[in-house]
Amino acid sequence: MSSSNTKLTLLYFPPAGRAGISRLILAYAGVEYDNKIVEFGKLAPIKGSLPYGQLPTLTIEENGKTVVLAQSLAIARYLANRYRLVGHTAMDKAEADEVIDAIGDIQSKLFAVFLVEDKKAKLAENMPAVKTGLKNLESRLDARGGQHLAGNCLTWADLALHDLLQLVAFVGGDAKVVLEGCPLLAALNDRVSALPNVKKYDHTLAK
Ligand SMILES: N[C@@H](CCC(=O)N[C@@H](CS)C(=O)NCC(=O)O)C(=O)O
Repeated sequence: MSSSNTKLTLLYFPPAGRAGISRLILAYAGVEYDNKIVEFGKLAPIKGSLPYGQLPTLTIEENGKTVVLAQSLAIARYLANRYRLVGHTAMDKAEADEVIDAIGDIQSKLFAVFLVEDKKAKLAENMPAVKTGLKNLESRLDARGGQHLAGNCLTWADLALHDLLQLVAFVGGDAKVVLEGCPLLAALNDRVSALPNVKKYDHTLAK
């Protein structure tokens, strides 16, 4: 839970996009925060005030200090550390980081769908790379005991898998189809989906 002298503000566009993993970590941890939305086309007036001219940012007001953090994965990693979703050891953290980078590679294939007019064709073009990426993750999950992607405990890497599968659906793909041949990932995603706070979060996405 966020402590009473802390205020967190996550600033991003309406879809999950690059803020999805941070929103999911905050939802899982049951943290109240200001989910501030910038509508598409309305970035220009604030662009100059953002550290890298882009979203997301996370503003942390705590103990009389205000810090603005930028870069989606730095934000998510900070939140994962803060809410104990990074495992227990340096190697747990490294395993989670490895998976997060691998998921980032898959995400870039799906984000690319937004940038073109013929979304269906782009999705079809990029689907083999998405499936290969997931197969690689399936092997990593298998090698790590089959339950969690890092650290043999729930980490933000497991939540990032869930966020990725939501993105697949958001760009018009079918999460079940992309997970064909990946039974361990499918079972892990089912377990993550069944977590009460994740269920609640998914419900907000469906609106
Ligand atoms: N490396 C950055 C990339 C951020 C990024 O590309 N943000 C996009 C939205 S997903 C953005 O703000 N685009 C508007 C712009 O660049 O003017 C991160 O991971 O946060």
